[in-house]
Amino acid sequence: MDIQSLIASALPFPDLYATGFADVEGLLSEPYREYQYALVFARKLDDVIIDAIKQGPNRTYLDHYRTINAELSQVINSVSASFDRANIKNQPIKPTWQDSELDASYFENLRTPFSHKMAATRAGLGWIGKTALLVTEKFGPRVRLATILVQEKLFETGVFIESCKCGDCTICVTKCPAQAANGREWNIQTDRDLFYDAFKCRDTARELSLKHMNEKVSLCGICAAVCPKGKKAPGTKWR
Ligand code: B12
Repeated sequence: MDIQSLIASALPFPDLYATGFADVEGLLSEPYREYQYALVFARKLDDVIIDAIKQGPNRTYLDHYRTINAELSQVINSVSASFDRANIKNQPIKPTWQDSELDASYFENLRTPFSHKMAATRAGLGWIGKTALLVTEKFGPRVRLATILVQEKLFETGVFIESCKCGDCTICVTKCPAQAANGREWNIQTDRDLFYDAFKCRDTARELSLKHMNEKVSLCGICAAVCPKGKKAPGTKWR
């Protein structure tokens, strides 16, 4: 089996995935510096569930988010095991980390050592929108991401996307309950903190989760729900 078929066979719902291969040379920090390429998986989220969070986070969304994290982890672990068998050195990076797995520097900066969104823009899957979400061509921002780092060039790499393509649209900025974004457009020179305040986002998401679900988790997603990109178009197969 070739590598492409191997990856396709690991996807439980291929129509609900966008995958891309990125050259990330020079962009990774420790402990990932030895890798040059990234295989990125974007898993579409359920439209009915995402549409419902326009009113704020709810338990169905939390369950969906956890289910998709589990599915993505299974996909990357399965592909990683196949790479191991083929002697392809690799490092799977799961969708997210629990607070208990993160160190003090994370809580000071809300930054982890690896950004799935960075790998995704380098793979050509999408750009960074005005509230700092990855907006994919295929599914808009309604995705969760996972990545496998490799040293070898297994596929043709995607064309880098280096600036925001949201145009004049500011709906996510306007509807953000935390007012976390200032409307400035992203490009690869624009640090996150220049256009989006992660602390405001997290703190408001925690308040909303507590209010709507009686659980203090960083769950909101209104920015993803209101984005016109990726909303279901008549006749599309996925939902
Ligand atoms: C920490 C974290 C948070 C923090 C901070 C968010 C933030 N935007 O930084 C808090 C708790 C606030 C948060 C909230 C949410 N999060 Co969060 N979070 C993460 C996590 C674990 C790390 C992100 C991180 O390190 N950020 C640091 C900055 C520097 O990196 P970045 O924002 O990821 O990307 C920047 C750079 O990479 C740069 N960049 C992009 N391309 C390139 C290319 C080059 C060459 C360069 C130099 C730079 C560059 O631009 C980006 C924006 O500035 C990731 C998982 C992961 N490991 O990636 C999920 C992740 C970013 N979160 C995600 C989601 C869905 C959410 C929420 C919607 C929560 C929810 N489920 O309700 C909200 C929405 C927040 C928002 N509007 O961004 C998704 C994003 C999906 C998407 N479509 O973008 C991720 C990728 C999880 C996943 N596996 O899918 N999150």
